[in-house]
Amino acid sequence: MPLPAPRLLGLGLLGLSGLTLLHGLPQAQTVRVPTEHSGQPAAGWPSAESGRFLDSAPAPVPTPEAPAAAASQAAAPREDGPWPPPVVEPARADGCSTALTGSGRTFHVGPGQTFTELDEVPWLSLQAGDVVNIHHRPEPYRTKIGLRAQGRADAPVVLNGVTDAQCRRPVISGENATTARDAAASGFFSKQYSEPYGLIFIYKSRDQAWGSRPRHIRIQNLKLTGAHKDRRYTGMDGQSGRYVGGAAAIYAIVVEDLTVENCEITGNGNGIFVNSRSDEESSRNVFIRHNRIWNNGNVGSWLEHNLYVQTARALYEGNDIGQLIPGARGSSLKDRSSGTVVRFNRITAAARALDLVEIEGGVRPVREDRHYPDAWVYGNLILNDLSLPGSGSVKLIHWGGDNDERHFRNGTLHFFHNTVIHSGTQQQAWYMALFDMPGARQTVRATGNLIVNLGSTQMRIGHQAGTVEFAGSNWISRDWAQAGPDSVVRVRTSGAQLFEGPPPAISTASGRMRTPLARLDQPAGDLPTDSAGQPLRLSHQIGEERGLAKRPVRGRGPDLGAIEQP
Ligand SMILES: [Ca+2]
Repeated sequence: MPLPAPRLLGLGLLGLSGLTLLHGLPQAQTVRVPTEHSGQPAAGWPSAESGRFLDSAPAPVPTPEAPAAAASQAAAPREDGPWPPPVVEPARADGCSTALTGSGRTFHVGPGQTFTELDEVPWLSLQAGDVVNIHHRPEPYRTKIGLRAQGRADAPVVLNGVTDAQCRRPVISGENATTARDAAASGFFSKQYSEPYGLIFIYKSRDQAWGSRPRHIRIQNLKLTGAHKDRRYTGMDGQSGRYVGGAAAIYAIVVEDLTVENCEITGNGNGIFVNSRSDEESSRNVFIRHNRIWNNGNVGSWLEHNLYVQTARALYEGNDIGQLIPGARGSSLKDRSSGTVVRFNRITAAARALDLVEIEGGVRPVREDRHYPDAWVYGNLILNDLSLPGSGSVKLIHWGGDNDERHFRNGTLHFFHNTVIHSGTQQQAWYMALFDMPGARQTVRATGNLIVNLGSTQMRIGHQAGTVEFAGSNWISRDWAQAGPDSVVRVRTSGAQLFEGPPPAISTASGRMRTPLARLDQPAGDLPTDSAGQPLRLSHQIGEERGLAKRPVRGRGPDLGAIEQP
């Protein structure tokens, strides 16, 4: 992999390390006096990142219709209400699910049901309001599904898993799966360009007009696995095929209003992949809620991720997002969207915890969205543990861009009320950096966070470039550094309070402390506003073991970090 050119952006040295004054605070905390820091420019650093998006996802051959008629469908995202939208709680806290009745047709698949196997369902004929109930059985279903359905907001098309008495989700496995009968009969797939790409593959069919797209689809309460290049399937021609490296459990070429909820997605190349590959075929409104997504990826490859989404408006809420398989080098969550919202998730870092970069190809409906330059990351527990099987990260959160500077997200990552826990020794990594930004036009604004370094690795605030602006109150383990000698990073703390101290005893699993730090019960400062100008709320927090809970308020107000401490 070629090394990127050194980035010498000429910001110069803005100041030396800030003064740290001891104020005799309890628990040996110190308060950092507002000042401004800068790293120093020097040699470049080999990027752990990321490869060409399209390398992993060659586009299926487009149908030849003229795109003119489709242009009107490629408008900027509609505004359905304030963004970010309100939190949606899980349907049930225990993860169990039952059969649903559609406003359209209702299908039942499973032992003793109308259909025994998934390949009997008329997937390509599903209409608004149709529900397919997939009942749990001990062995996985093994059908590759093509979806082109167009639901409505009030009548989505639903693929609904029905769990067993122990709340186990039905499994659909791509391993040795067979392409569904209707897809095979109609030639829905391209043998080369789409059939090897997904277990549930979402796109228009060849006889639909260029620019038409599936919409209002919900996939819920299922375990999806086996769409991986080490696995084979039987294609629509009856021949055995092998998945490509970029294969995904859910692979959408273009989709609008896709919701994936309460699924477990593991053992695939990408977990969920959503594309926006042209102005006419641009996705929008992707909601990923309450899922467990872990151990996807390919050994030795940085091209596949648990989540890889590019769309106008993406929201990730209440998920447990894990590492990739050991040896894989992709990210826990990679996103090339506009208005990205990542909130109330438990995220265990792979090579990166969050990789929020530019839309590939500068696709206009995404790039011209007014919230393209914004991302909101709040209420997350982000764990970076270098001792875990999937290793961990030395550049935890990537913001702004990685390939094409013309389309970088030049704006602000609003990073607030997160709990970040790093655990690792200097033998494992000499340093790690919290925020990695490519240039001077990216900013992270950090408010109300709890940032804990449990190991001997040096914790750096920034890497490469950009500005990290602390606002309000934050707590951070002492002995942090602003940036490495090979970076040009501004760290601003003017007007902010940084509470510092030795690392507290904190559970890496839950983010809870046995003895909360007094300084956590602290007004954090003003929180960012939504698109309607209303301050965002800390309505929820991650549950002690899993899921989402309403966030209580104790003491003076919300504690710093993602969790109200006991
Ligand atoms: Ca409190």
